[in-house]
Amino acid sequence: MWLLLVLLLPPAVLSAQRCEPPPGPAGAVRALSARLLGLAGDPARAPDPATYLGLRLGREHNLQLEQHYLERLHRAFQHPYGRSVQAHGYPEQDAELSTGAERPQTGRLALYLLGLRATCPPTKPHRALVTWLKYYLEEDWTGSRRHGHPLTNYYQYGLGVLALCAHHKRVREEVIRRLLEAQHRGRLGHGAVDTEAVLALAFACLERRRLVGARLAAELRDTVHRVSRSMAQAQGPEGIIGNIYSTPWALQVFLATGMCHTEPAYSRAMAVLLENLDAFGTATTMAQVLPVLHGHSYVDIASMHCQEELDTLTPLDVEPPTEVPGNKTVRLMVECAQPWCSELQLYNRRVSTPATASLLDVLRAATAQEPHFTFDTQDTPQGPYLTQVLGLEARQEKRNYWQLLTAPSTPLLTGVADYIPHDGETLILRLSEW
Ligand code: B12
Repeated sequence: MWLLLVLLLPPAVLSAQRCEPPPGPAGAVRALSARLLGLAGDPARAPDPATYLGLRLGREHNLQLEQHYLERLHRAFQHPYGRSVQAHGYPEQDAELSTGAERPQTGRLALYLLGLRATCPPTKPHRALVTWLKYYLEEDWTGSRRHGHPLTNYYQYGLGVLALCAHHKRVREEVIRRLLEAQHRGRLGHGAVDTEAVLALAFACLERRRLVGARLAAELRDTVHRVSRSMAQAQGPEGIIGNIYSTPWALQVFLATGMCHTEPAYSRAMAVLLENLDAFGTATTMAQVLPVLHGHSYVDIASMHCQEELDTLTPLDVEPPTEVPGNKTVRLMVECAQPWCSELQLYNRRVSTPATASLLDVLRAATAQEPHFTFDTQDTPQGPYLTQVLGLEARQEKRNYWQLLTAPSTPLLTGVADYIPHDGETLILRLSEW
């Protein structure tokens, strides 16, 4: 009788069954949460809503430190976004926003709104914040119509829809259809697994919270299951889906669809994460992996209940890397892969550095070695992002970026500050399109 009932239930209800967090090295996962808490407590780091989500979706908490972090987030977001909404429905442009943000801040604001839903008790966002997010989605959408892609990227666009859904706000069907189309076309480029997963989570939320009509709901359900299956099929022999940093996102989809109960790919991917927890050393990567290690996807944020929380977590400092005596030499090449570049190779030199130097240290050493070698970085929640090399600036609006590769042509999986080249390695900085 029960079996019959279960078989007759619609998929949305079935998928609501929660998957238990994996059995595994609980101590190591707890230490990762404690390290993220330690990084969150560093006043020198700008508050990042993704970090807050990583803490809130954990099993154990430090309620006082989480509250303090939330207040820092409020200060960072309420000031620029707390302005009134004009009669025509769009937010009044704040001087700070119009100068600092020529392009929409869809992803950051979406993460903040998700954070507000994950507080205990959940915080109802001010109307102006929701209006800002809707405005950014429209701006992104306009960019999408003009250029064929959102002005930010589909990952951020998906987060925007997910955040509105988590607060039970409706989105225009046209906006959802655009995402469905992007998903079907499947050309999501760099970070494709991460992006596909975020879109699937947004669809799962809309469908589960019944924010769309029956026909669209069925389409969204089919798409989410198709994405989930194709991610399982894309799994490599060691259990990785995409790369180690996108694997947590694929796991979020398995958790959100309930495939974690049946899909062997889920256990294999979880096992590979648990074996490679050391790879998650920055606040953002920790914050992105912790939810799944505790059996959660971002879709759970929409229905988080405020219950008694374990107030037992204490912050842990991230250990500095161990010093290794001696030096290493790496080759640094700079290439311009743009049609307007007169030559492909712009720079090719050997650079000598201490043995533990990161790629960022190599770039600094190259500048010291030859002052005509210049570069610049911009601080982001992921760490320093390389923006300029030899006077050539990568431009968001032209969709080009300084790609980091190890010879002959393997893209690095980490940023300049986190990649530690080995002696004799050749590194390529290539101005590429994405
Ligand atoms: C879109 C995207 C890009 C775009 C960003 C431009 C844009 N306007 O959209 C492009 C294609 C340029 C890009 C480049 C790179 N990316 Co990227 N990117 C993403 C993606 C899919 C979404 C980021 C986002 O919008 N987040 C939401 C906003 C709100 O958060 P944000 O922190 O403010 O986002 C900004 C920064 O994160 C920055 N950014 C994007 N990627 C990276 C990577 C690093 C290391 C840094 C420091 C900054 C950075 O651009 C974002 C938009 O402005 C993420 C996926 C993910 N799981 O996070 C991968 C991701 C962050 N990228 C990654 C990597 C490895 C890179 C590169 C190092 C790849 C390479 N070999 O060259 C380069 C950065 C090189 C450099 N110049 O320093 C990894 C980082 C893993 C890690 N260990 O931290 C991720 C997690 C993808 C993955 N699964 O491997 N990326």
